[in-house]
Amino acid sequence: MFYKVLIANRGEIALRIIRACKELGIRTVVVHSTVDSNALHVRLADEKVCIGPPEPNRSYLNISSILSAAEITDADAIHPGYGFMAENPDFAEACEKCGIRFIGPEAEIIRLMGDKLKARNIAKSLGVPVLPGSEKGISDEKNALSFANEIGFPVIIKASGGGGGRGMKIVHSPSSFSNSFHAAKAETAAAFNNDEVYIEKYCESPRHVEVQIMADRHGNTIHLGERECSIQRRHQKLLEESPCPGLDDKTRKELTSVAVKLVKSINYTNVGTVEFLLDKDGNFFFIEMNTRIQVEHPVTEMVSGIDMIKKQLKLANGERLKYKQKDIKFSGHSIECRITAEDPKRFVPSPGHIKNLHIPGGLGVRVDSALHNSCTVSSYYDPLIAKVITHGRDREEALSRMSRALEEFIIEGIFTTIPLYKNILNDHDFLSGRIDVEYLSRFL
Ligand code: MV4
Repeated sequence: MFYKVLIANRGEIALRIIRACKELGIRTVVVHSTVDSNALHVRLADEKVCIGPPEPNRSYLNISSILSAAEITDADAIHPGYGFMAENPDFAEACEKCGIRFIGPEAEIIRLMGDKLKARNIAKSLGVPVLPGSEKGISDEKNALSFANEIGFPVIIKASGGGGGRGMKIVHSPSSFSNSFHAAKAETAAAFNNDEVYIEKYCESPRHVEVQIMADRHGNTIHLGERECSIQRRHQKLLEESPCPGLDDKTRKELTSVAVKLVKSINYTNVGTVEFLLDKDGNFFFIEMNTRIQVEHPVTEMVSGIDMIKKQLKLANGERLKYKQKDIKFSGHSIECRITAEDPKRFVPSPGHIKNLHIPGGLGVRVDSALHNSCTVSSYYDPLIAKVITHGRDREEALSRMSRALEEFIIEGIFTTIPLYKNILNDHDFLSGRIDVEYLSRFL
């Protein structure tokens, strides 16, 4: 196993990785910015290296500072967590060039799946369902409009280099096509190295369902079931659960088996997620693949009993998967609420000093957080401050534990989204599983 792992992240996920390393007897190094000097993950790591000022570009996103910290501390692997360096193929490549193992898939696989059009074409060639769409990037407006007319409106214009909803434009009719097409092009050119866009038939009010995958370096690939992630705002997920409520066993089997088939075909390694849209009629369509550990991985851990961060470390170290698919047993239901430091009505960031804190506990309640008494939530980073995860024998029990846990949670000194979750947990549509990607804007 690795002797020492450097964690190129902060907050709750840095702490989550420290916990997995400690259980495996691996030493830990964290890199941090000047505002994070007193953060919990910095205190709990074996070693720390300050790599720069608060601005992410000058610390958590600075490849050479992170690699220098790994070299001076003799770390033999780097865990990128999610966000920051997690899906940067240049970073993964730079690690391997320095003789440091990147804990994730190969740089070439990250690059390939980062191209959403290529990923779509691979899925299509394997017979994985995709929405009708263009096989090539379209740069000319006339060709783009005639293609849109061919597949029929509404359509969605997507950036090949995008993903996670960045650089997308929905177009409802031919009359607004021109404006949207040029806006999509301009945004894509400004945001990504790659200005290519492609067109898909727009699927209305779908659910977002994703499949968790694990693969070793010896050709073994399994799935850990699915997660329902439709409750989101501006492509930021708020609440996730596993299993997906109301999904029938036949669809679940198809969804998980096409996800395994897709990742096997590209010789994927480590953990990853295959995202699908599920339409009103129960049809599913591949949209993209994420090559990192995700924020919502705990709901899968709670229903599968598998520590996915420990698995990432073992898989990156070349170990074989010890289980076959039939050995994976799912138990009960799990839900996660992402608590952010934002005002719960308008989502304005609410950084500041936490004066009083009580973290909930008890049977079936897990809180992944780097909060501690008298800590400060910085305005420089993502506002996620805690993930409350509950588990129960069924959805009802997981939900009642969630309501109970949120009632117990005390955070004084800043605004948080806890009141919003308490309201969602009383909403009839949510309770009866009537959710899709437009749920939250209807609810608000
Ligand atoms: C779509 C779609 C409808 N039709 N593609 C958003 C994030 C990115 N992963 C793809 N996304 C979508 N692609 C077609 N052809 C609707 C969305 C979408 C969405 C998907 C998942 C979760 C939330 C969403 C919110 C708005 C739009």
